[in-house]
Amino acid sequence: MRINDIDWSNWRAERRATLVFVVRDDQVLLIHKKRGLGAGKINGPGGHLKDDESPATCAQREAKEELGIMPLDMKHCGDLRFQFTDGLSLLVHVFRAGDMQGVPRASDEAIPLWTPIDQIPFDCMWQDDRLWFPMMLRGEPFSGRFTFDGDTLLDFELWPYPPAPDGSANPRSLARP
Ligand code: 8OG
Repeated sequence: MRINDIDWSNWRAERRATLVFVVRDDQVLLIHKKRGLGAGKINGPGGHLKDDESPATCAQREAKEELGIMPLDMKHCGDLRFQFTDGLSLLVHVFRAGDMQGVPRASDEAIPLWTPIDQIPFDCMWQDDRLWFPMMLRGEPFSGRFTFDGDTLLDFELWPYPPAPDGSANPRSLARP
């Protein structure tokens, strides 16, 4: 399934989720995720939106539940649209936080991992992460579309800014596999 096989102007996410990355002193707070979609991978705290919850509120709630911390100075920096071959469609709102309250502790959902930003373990992460992580770490906006078959990235488009309002393909995509 290629990006151009999908009618993105009529695409709707059946599920929405968030991610939040606290970046402090050249380190980023990652987690070893113990359950849910992507269990076993390294990721950031986050999870699915509850009814009527804003993305920012969801990101803070998930960080609290998973690590016992409250991200501060949060900035929405990206949106990721995923179409899976099994039919799942997912929109993930990505936040970068410049600070936090509390000390990260493990929970039954996650183990915290302070990681130097030049040692991010991309081989243990979702395959798209290495594409947009550098922009997130720099606090730059980005927007991406990805097709996946299970854990395998099939195709993608990534832009250094939000998508066109009509959802049309953009000629300035950065790269393709
Ligand atoms: O509620 P649950 O923990 O199952 O939510 C899934 C989490 O996984 C949510 O925070 C979004 C995140 N996630 C995906 N796909 C990808 C991806 O490709 N990369 C990263 N970094 N996170 C992802 O669902």
